Amino acid sequence: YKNGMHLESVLRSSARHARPAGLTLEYGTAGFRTKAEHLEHVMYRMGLLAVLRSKKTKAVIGVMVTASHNPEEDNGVKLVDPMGEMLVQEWESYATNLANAEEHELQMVLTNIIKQESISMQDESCVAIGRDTRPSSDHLSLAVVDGISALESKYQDYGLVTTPQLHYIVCCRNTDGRYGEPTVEGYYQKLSKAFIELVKQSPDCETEKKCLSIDGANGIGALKIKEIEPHLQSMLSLQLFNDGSNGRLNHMCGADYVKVQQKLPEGIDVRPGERCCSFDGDADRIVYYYKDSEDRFHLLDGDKIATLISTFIKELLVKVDLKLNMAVVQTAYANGSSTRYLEDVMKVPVFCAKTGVKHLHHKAQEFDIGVYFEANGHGTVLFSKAAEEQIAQLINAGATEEARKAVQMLANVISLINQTVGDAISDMLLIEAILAIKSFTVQKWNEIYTDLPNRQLKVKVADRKVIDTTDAERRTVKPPGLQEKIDELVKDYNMSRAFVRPSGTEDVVRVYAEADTQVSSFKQHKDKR
Ligand code: G16
Repeated sequence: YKNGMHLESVLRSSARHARPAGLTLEYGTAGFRTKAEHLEHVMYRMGLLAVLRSKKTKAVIGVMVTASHNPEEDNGVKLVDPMGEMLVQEWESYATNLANAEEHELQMVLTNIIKQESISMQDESCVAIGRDTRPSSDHLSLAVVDGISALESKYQDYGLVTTPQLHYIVCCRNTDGRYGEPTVEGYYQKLSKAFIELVKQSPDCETEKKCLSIDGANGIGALKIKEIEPHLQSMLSLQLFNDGSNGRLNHMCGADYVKVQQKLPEGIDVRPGERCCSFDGDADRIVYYYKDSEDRFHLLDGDKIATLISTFIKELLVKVDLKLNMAVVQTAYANGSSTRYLEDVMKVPVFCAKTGVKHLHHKAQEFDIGVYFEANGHGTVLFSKAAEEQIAQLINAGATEEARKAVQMLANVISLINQTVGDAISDMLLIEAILAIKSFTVQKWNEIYTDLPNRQLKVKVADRKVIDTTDAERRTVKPPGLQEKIDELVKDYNMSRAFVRPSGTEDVVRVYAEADTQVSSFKQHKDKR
């Protein structure tokens, strides 16, 4: 670098990935997202940034080309830090500055990052790349490779993988395999082994084959479900819909569609009472649902998943007599009923973080066991090192057969859950195992508490940035008067809550409201009269 050779080649290659004039983008809730045709320069520059981050951390850094739940014509990029977490927030501004730099400013912006972070360009670096199934992803991942190559760094392209698989691989590579074998096959083996061990503990393991219908959102999750299924040794029978053979990615299907629309996805056959789930476009989110005999739709979202998993873990801890502190982290979108159930009935502390798993993940790290889920189905469970060690020490040391079984189950939960990030496949297997062990039907799971009626809308506005929020996005501070209006509308209803916030992945404002009734007060007044 000292003789400027790298920078020359950076600038030369950059000209092949020109930034569209006047386009300004921001590193949002989960990286950059916009129409795929506007992203080539961003991909190239994120290739550069990943190399700098790798040199700085002396670790493998991940670059995932995906726009997750967004429509097929969009794309995006998420950067993965050494332990498999999202890119540290202090580097998000570097990412934004790089993405928006004019061609002639690129050298200066890069030099500033190198100086500010005291990066030694002679240090080794390596980047792990993955991509989803969008038509634009292949081409855009080549632009990432171009950026990496311009800085003469090593890289490994893992091709088509789910986002959580790339997070897993990055973590494995940086822990010398302690987290697992750093391959997709290693991921399948680790998860399926833990899943099979868990399901063996279910009372009806021998007799009943579990059956689950999966909506693959026509994305990468569908491909990967086909790959993991043979590893599950028929312990779970899966029926896959929206596998990408016909439909468009996330179009009238997928976890986001099902959660927001509160209805079945298209392209799936559902018999009454049957358990179904939907993945999103990069398989880091999952929601469950079923339809009852009267054709009513019932959704089991991230809040219901968090409740099921934390109840199960808490029961195991009691059996093992382990005093570990456990908390649940949610966002403003969490249904009020779920928060009340967790706090009042389960006596588990609940915290509210800003939208975006990066925020929830950090909060969850503060506890021995941190369960975090966004209502949209994005979440996982984190075990502190101390908690993992305590559990490992108790294996085979339990006083009773029940305690020995419980500690073994805790160890298998640790292996099954992808602690690097929310993971639809890993979450699905854990949920299926818990339902089997507890002999729970999806209906019984749903009855743990009743959701307050709620609605979420997207509103297109000229400039979503005029809205500014506080209190983990539960109140607005700008524009003036907006919060007062919301308060005025909400006060006429019981158990009511509403908020608005600008999305960090789409050019929209999100609106959420819940109350104990769906009937408007206007109609109530009229009916009374
Ligand atoms: C991403 C984030 C999630 C977030 C979602 C929506 O999900 O990873 O944490 O909830 O965007 O964010 P926003 O409301 O800001 O648009 P995904 O699955 O699309 O990567």
